[in-house]
Amino acid sequence: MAYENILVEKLEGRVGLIRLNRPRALNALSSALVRELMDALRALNADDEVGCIVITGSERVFAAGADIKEMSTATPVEMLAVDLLDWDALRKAKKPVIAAVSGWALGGGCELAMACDMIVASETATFGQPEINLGIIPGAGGTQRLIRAVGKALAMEMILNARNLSAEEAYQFGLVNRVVPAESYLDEALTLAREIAARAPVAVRLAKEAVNKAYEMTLAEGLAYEQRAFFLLFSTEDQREGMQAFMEKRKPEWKGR
Ligand code: DAK
Repeated sequence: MAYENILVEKLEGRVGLIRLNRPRALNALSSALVRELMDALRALNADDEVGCIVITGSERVFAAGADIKEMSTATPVEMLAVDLLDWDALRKAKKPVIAAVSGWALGGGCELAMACDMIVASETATFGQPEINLGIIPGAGGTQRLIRAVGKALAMEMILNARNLSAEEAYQFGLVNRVVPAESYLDEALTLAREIAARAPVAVRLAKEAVNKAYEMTLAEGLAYEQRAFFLLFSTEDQREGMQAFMEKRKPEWKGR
């Protein structure tokens, strides 16, 4: 698939990079862009040479939300027909996905960042769910993910009254992992991605799954799930290698099996 709205690169250190690239529309998430993003995600997820995926925009904007011009005349059935903004694919991705956010992350853009496993923000990043200004509500996870990240009080204010969060506020409330200068947000995200991509792949995959299960299960179910995943790792060569390397005081060499 040739891409017109995103740029995709495979970088050294087993990192796949997807850049949203519709600058004139502030990276508004048109159905064409979302289709390309999902296709690139599927391809990088299936690529054994990639251990971690980074999604970014430009320094000015991560994404200003779904494409309002495209959506403005849509019927419910048309909205249903397009697989628009189904960010669950990010949660289900085998590889960790990091959002590198600078500038606006609004509406579906904020939801996209929140559906990633981690967020590295530039100090210029602004997060918000301004859908209420358009007479709608968040539809791609905003009402559910925001409350889990920042709590009910602030989530209500953001969703009911279009209150934006600065990068520093987003950090204080636990929405993002770190805030760094605008010049270095992408490098920071790529460094983090390379570090994770260099770790034992099966353990990374099961760790992501187990942490995400905490959203969905009772504590008892989650603890049981974690134990199964933990025991399963004792069938991997990497568990043997990791523990052997520790005892031999050397760096482990991961095989991904
Ligand atoms: N859609 C389309 N075009 C957009 C856009 C958007 N979301 N955001 C900006 N643009 C366009 C502007 O129209 C303008 O284009 P021209 O008029 O020059 O042709 C260009 O980008 C530059 O924008 P501005 O002139 O407005 O730039 P400023 O720097 O003055 O303002 C801004 C930047 C980000 C504050 C402002 O552009 C803005 O407020 N944008 C809209 C933000 C917003 O309301 N986002 C929420 C969209 S609703 C779904 C699930 C979820 C959703 C949809 C479906 N399903 C499950 C099916 C999600 C919905 C949303 O995200």
